[in-house]
Amino acid sequence: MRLYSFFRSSAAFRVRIALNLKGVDYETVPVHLTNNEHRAAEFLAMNPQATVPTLDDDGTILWQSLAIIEYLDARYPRPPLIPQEPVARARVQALAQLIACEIHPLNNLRVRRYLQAELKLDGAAVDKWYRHWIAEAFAPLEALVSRYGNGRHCFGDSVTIADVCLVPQMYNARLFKVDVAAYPTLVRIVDGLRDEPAFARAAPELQPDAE
Ligand SMILES: N[C@@H](CCC(=O)N[C@@H](CS)C(=O)NCC(=O)O)C(=O)O
Repeated sequence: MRLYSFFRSSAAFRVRIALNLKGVDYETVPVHLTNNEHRAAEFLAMNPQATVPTLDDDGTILWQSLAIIEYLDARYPRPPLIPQEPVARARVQALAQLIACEIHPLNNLRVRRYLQAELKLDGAAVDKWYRHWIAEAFAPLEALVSRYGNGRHCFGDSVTIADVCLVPQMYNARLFKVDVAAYPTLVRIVDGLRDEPAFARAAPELQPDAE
């Protein structure tokens, strides 16, 4: 397996964690987003959406981190990252989507570039935007994981796709100086998972393309 990844991409970070949890060996193919390598013709031929992560599983190309994680979960069932039971399944996916579909699309590189280049916001305003959308989602997420998790995981008493999404999002929140003290349960979950090997090895600073 080859994972097209950028060390600082939180969506790629999710897939790195999932691959590690499943014990799948993979090769990292770095795609430098700030140098626009994802817009090169060769990459677009593989993934016309021009996004990482993109997974090449023996010639089968997959993209969109949640779809890739569902694929990995189906292909390598242990440990399960998405529950089978219908209600639990819907709740876990709702937690993951609160991060991956409500925060991330508003804050990714192409949106920040558009805010700056087209709408002429300065760096401070873009950072304010970034922090705002994290806070909008972290407040309900804190309430939801307090209700459905066990204080160490977002849902139930084992790692799920919700934790896999939360850890990279919290990493970015800290990078952009969000006051995360307002979300003590989220912080406890993330800090508790930090030393788990599957999470630790996926950290941006340990990737081959880390700067
Ligand atoms: N929903 C997609 C988002 C993918 C995405 O936007 N990835 C970012 C990196 S975290 C990217 O490739 N950005 C390139 C850009 O914004 O131009 C997923 O979960 O895979």
